[in-house]
Amino acid sequence: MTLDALAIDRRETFLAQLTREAASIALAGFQRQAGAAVSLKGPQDYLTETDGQVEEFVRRRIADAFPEDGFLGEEGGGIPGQQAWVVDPIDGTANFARSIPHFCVAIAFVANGAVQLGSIVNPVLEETYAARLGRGATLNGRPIHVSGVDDIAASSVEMGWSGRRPLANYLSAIETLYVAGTNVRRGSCGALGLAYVADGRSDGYAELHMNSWDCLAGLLMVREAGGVTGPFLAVHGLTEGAPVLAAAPGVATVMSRATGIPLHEEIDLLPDAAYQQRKTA
Ligand code: LIP
Repeated sequence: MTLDALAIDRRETFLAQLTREAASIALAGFQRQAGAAVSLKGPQDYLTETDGQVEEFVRRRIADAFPEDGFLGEEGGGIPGQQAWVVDPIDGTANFARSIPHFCVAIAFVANGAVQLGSIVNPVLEETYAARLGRGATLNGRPIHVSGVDDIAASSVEMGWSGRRPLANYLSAIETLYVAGTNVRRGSCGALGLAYVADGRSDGYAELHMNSWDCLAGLLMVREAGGVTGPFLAVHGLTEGAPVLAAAPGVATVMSRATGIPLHEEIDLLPDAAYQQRKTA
């Protein structure tokens, strides 16, 4: 089913309200969590009560408002189909669990083969990023743009770590970036790492494997803010995850070479949608 602009308008308005509500649940959880014991799902993989609470709230609100849409969440999974909401209830859970106020709620809406809407909110700083395909990206309602940095010696990028890929590949990419002259950071919240590329606080973000809930909203934001990205949806669709690269144009080639992640000029389409587009072209 193809969604028209009006149907996407309705979801955009809904998403703005949903983001505010989800952020206030996340903030209350963060304040309660301070100093409390933390539990792990696996090595370095934190779980807090708030992840489940936020995801369940978001899932119910979406099911009430748009029962025809699919859902995929970090905690509860789901069967997304071709038209779906993709939700990370708390991205940066390790920070959240240690009372570091660098975490967010990230929500993306996928339809017509591409990410149509993205929203990322840091509840502590009250910073809300929003993007819509073809209509730009904003921070608290103001348009944002990627940085104009093209001198590598002045650049600062972030390289996220994923335990799902060999450590040697991660270390080698970081080494190549340092040798090229960048400053490399790691903030442990991939979605905010991407949002910071979109608003020019950072010049690039890469990670050798990310899940769709961590990165879809941020990838849309970076492209809508004038940045370049690698392919994501086009690689394995929604459920397998893939490498992530997003950067200001001035540092994109250096980051692509260092990480081995290709740059992608076209719109990032789900594999089925790309096939349909070729068939009808
Ligand atoms: C994590 C990110 C982290 C990134 C990992 C993972 P979680 O998500 O925030 O920065 O490197 O790939 O996605 O577990 O905090 O939702």
